[in-house]
Order: sequence, then C-alpha cells, then structure tokens
Amino acid sequence: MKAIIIAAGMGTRLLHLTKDMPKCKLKVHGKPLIEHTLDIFKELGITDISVVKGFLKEQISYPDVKSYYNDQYQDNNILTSLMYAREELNDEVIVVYSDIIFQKSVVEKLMEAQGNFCAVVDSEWRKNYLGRTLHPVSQAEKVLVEGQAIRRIGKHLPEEETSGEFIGMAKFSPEGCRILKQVYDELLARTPEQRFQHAPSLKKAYLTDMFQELVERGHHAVPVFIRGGWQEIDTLEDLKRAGGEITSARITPENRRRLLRQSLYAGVSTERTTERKILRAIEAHNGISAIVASTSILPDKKIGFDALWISSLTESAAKGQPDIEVMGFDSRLRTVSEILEVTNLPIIIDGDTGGDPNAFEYLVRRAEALGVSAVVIEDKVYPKRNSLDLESAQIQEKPELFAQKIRRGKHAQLTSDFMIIARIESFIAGKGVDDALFRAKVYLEAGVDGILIHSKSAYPDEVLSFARHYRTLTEQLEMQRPLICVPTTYHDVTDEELYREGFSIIIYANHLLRSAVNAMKKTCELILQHGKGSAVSPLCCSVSEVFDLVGFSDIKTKERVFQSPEVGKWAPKI
Ligand code: SPV
Ligand code: MG
Repeated sequence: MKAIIIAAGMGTRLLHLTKDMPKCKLKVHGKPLIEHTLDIFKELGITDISVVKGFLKEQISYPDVKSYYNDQYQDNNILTSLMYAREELNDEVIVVYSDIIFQKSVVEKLMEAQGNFCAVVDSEWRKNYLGRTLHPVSQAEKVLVEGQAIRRIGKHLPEEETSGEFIGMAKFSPEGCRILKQVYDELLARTPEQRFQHAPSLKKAYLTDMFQELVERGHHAVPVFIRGGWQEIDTLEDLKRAGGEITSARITPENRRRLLRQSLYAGVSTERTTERKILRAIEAHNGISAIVASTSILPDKKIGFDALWISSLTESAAKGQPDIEVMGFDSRLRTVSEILEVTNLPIIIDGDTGGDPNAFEYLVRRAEALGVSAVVIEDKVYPKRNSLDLESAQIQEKPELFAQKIRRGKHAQLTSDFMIIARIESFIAGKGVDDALFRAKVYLEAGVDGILIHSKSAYPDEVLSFARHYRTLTEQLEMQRPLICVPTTYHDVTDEELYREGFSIIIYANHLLRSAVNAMKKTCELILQHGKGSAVSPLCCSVSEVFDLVGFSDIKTKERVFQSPEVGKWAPKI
C-alpha cells in the first residue's frame, strides 16, 4: 500500500497564516497537519509515501518521503496535482488531501475496503457545519449513494440529495490506477481546455470530478462510510476548532533582526549582486495596530506588509503628544517592545535626529538587542520638528557632523544584520537635488546601509529625480544600498511605480493612525447623535474578532489542548 499526499495549494483562505507557510505546515495540537498524516500512515505500516508539493515547496521536506512538484499550482487543481505523481499510481494507493486531519480508524476502514475506486464518506457530515460560518455547506464535496455505489459527487449537489461528505481521502486499486490514468490521458488528449464535469477545464478539476466521470463511464465507486473522526482545515475558524492557534508564531530577536536584510537582498550573499524586491512597510503605533498591519493581506496574491515602521509622528500622536523629539527614545523603545510581542514582521524604527552621538549609540544598542532590523535617522538639528509641518524651520545638520553620528552608530552595533539608514531632508529644507546627492555621497562613505529621501511635495518628481541620480552615484561608488521613501504627500504614485524607479522600501508612515482617528471621530459623533451603540455597529468589528486578534481565543485553545497529556495527538472536538 502506498500513499500520495496532495499539498500543492496556496491555502488562501487561511489568510496571513499561509502567506509564508504552506497550509499543511500549520500546527494543530502542537504538530503540523502533514505530520499527523505521516505519523498515522507510518503507524499503519504505510511507508511508501509521496507528497505533491507546489506553493513554498522548500518548506515541505521529510526523510523517506518522496516529492513531486506541481510547478503550475497557481493555475491548476487537485486532479492535476495528483497526476504529477502518476508514476506512483501502480499499486494500491491512498490519495489524501493535506488539509484534513483524521483518526487512524478512518484510514484503517479505507484499507479494508474492496474495490477499484473507494472514497471515504462521512455520513454525519452535517455536524461539521454547525457553527462553521466561514466555510458554507455549499463548499462541501457532497456524495449521493444509491445501493452500494456512489452515484453523484461534487460541491454542486443539493443538500437533500446528499448521503454524506467526501472527506478528501480515497483509495485506488492497481486496476483502478490503470483506469484512472487511461481516462485522464484520454480526456487530456481530447478536451484539455473544455469543461470537464463541474470544472471549467480538466486542469481545474477536483478529484470529485474524476470520480463522477468514472461513475458515468460505468465504474463502481465504493463509498467507505465513517461517522465523524476527521476535520477539514480551510479557514481560520476551522483551524481554531481543530485545536490550532491562529495568532502568529513567535520569533527570536536574532531571527527577526536579519529579516529585513534578507528580504532586501533576497537570498543573495554579496551586496554587489542584489536581487531587489519591493518591500512595503506600514506604520504601527501600538500592539493592536501592529496586529492589524501584520494580519492584513491580499490572499490570492499573497501580498502583505513586509515590515513595520515605528513612526515618531504616530508613536507620539498615539500618546496625544506632538512630534517634536521630546518623548525620548525610551518611550519609542517601550512601544517597540509592545509591538515585538505581537508580530513576526521586521521592525524599522524612526530614530528622529538620533540625538547626539552618545544618545544615538544608546538607541542603536537597545534597538539591535530587541531585534529591530533598522533605525532611520534624519539629518536635521536636534530637536527636530515634523518634516511635514509647513511652518517650522527645517534646519539640516552639517553633513560631516551627521556622518560622524553614522560612524558612531555603525561602531556601536554588534551584528552585521542591523541597518542604519540615513534620511536626507534637503527637499524638506527647501534645497535641491544637488545638496541631497552631496549628502548621500557623504553618508554612504560613512558606512550607512541605506538612504531615505524625504519630500513634502504633492508630486513624486523630487524623489524620482533623486532616485535617477542615486543610481548613478551608487554605481560610481560601486556600492548598492537600498533607497527608501515615504509617499505621504505625493500619495497618488503607486508603490509599484516607485519600486520600478529604484525604491526598495516604501513606507506608509501614518495611515493606520490617521484612519483610526477618522473612524473614532465618526463613532463618537454617531453615538452622540443616536444615543445607542447599535448606531455604530457597521463601523465596529465584533468583540470575538478582537478576542481572535489579541490571542484570547488561542489561550482557550491551548488550555483545551494541553489538558491532555497527548499533546500532538489530534482528537475531534465533541
Ligand atoms: C514619521 O512617520 O514620524 C516620519 C515621517 O518621520 S514624516 O512624518 O513624514 O516626517
Ligand atoms: Mg518621524
């Protein structure tokens, strides 16, 4: 008996949890989903196991488990995935989705079943949908059984005509494997792009579409009935119900600190041969804003924020204070500590002017020890005023003095992962591109790890012109150092456009605080107007969402899971 685990998909419905991790690596009862499956197979003596990988294939690696790679995983579906492992289809083979968790008895029943095509069907399937709000019944792969045979199968079946739910585990006999491959090849040769059963094409077909095809061709598909004892993990809600934790895992300061440099120089060891990647950073000013920023993603594109910006403007504003460099580094570092607790993202800290060189050394040492990846200091005279204030005098530091501060900071840091970024305020101070470039050269020569060029213009022209000259300058100096910008005032240019013009990190520097202020103002206004809380319900997230975000739900999950000495052994929740 062999087994094939299909683990190629992107798990988009698990949102941020599957941004950087394949779904089968999510932990349930303290152990990755796929390891529950592997352990059960091994306990049952099934040692010839293959995995079809796709999304983030490098993260799925087990000794004695064969690998197949579905390189088109973004474009195809489960049936095609299975066919990537077609050379394994030559024996009695169990095929299983990688996002289900089940008891050993489920596999035992399937092993005993006789027939060329056997599918495990849960007759008590309706229970699986009680209180399951994010995965509706319409998504269930339903099965209609007549006599001892599957007649119809697929998500499209009406509930009234459903005998049970296909759990995503099937078995093919050697003869079943032969027929499966023959039918597949025939369909591929004849109608590769046409509708296939309920799928838009063969490529996009589910395993259930193939079962339906086999049934219609007169083959006997055997239902192997079970009553519960399994669970599908499709959404955050499913994960929570199964005993998985839904807030992000933790990270050591060492590992977090190096994340920014790693992303900037994605996988390339020398700074000469960089492979640039767009990095989006967004401001966070406290724990909850950091949680929202880290968990917000475009699931289909796997786009999320790559770093958090600890802004002086919003960090002080969150405490009701102006951004005039009076709050001090200790306040900023306390906020950083709060944020580190709740996110795995790398942190870029706004160091204002850096203070005097001694104060800057202190900031570098403390930030580096906490696991911050980079500090940005602006080349203004202490105490600075916020750069976007149109009335304040914006006085720049002498370039040589600022370079000295950079050298002191670089000298103070202990690791090569930590970055010091110089922020040039020439445009803010009303000077031109020549002054900015002169300063860039001085700071680069002082050893700075990147340059942030700031502007308060309504248009990106200033920063774009700087970017063009910066490229030439860094080529002349034979050093590649990332370029960063803060498009607050020139906010119509997209991050992709800025990236194409040479920027590596785009910082959305104050948007969570500003949008929160608007939402809070509206909420106050509506409550005062209507005299009741329901007036603002559409503006508010639910209390249970807050519980989920801040890990309260995980506490309850852990209390349940760790109650049993059998942590790591999944048991269905009764
Ligand atoms: C901040 O976010 O605190 C910044 C950027 O320093 S700006 O407010 O534009 O000066
Ligand atoms: Mg600032």
